[in-house]
Amino acid sequence: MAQNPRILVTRRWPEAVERVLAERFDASFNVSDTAMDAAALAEALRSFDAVLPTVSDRLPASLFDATDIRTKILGNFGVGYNHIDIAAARARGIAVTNTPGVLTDCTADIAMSLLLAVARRAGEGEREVRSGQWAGWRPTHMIGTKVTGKTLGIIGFGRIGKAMAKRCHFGFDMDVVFYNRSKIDTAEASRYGARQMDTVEEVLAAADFVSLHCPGGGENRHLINAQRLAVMKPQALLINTARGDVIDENALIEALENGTIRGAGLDVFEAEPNVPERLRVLDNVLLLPHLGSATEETRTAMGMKVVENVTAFFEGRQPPDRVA
Ligand code: 8YV
Repeated sequence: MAQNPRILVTRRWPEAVERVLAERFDASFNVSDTAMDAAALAEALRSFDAVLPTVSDRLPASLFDATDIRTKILGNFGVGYNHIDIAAARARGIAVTNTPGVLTDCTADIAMSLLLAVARRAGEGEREVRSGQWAGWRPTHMIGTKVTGKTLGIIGFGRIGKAMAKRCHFGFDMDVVFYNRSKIDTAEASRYGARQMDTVEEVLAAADFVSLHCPGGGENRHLINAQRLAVMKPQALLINTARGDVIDENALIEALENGTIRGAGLDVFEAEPNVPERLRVLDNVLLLPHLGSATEETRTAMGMKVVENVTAFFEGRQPPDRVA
């Protein structure tokens, strides 16, 4: 490996991973754990051989315009990388890696948690008990909608979409239909108890629950817009653990306010960490602060994947998870 590459870790990572990074590299850590702004990121690109960003770092094309960039690799902590302008990084000869595979189950678990919680009104119930407002059991109290046996519609049948299908079909006897850009082998889909449909609209029209598992950014921005929300059943629930920009958030708020759909469970938002007040006041939504991969096991595994990618790069090998 080249002598001690200088690397910057933009947020605090699990201790075990920071320890390995400190052993292998000339590593700088963001001890205050505050999100870095554009000026700080531009400075980082000038000063470090590798920058290891997360979803809280915005790396648009303009940051790659500078003439004095030292960074040769962005080792992203996370599978999604729509916060990085990949084309601009590639044009500057900067490698980009991500962390697929290790967060599949935990992200599907959070999607399942949202689906169950929003269907059974767990957020509302919890708020009622905590506020001392619970007046006692009664047959008509806080009635939700049944999950078992319903139809799940998945948008994006990659690793996480498949893991969600598996949970819903084999755990909750659900009929699973999905939309995916490319054709999935029928036998492969049926291993997850799922059936591919030709259009997003067909899936939206068929589903009692819609769960988004496609990448954010690019052509998926506002994939779920006012027109498509109107195609969903009025009793349907929308679950998003993918990226906030896959949904037109204003259109969703209107649909939730007007009863176009029954409710939503959201782990991601268009302008994180800002969640619009109009969304926060609604009772028919369950809101989580981007917890998809937030388990000890997974966050450590994600960090170790970045270590593998960056180590391979500086040893002159192909990083296993190179996306640019
Ligand atoms: C990460 C995620 O925690 O990996 C992803 O794409 O959405 C999250 O699970 C986050 O992106 C870290 O950068």
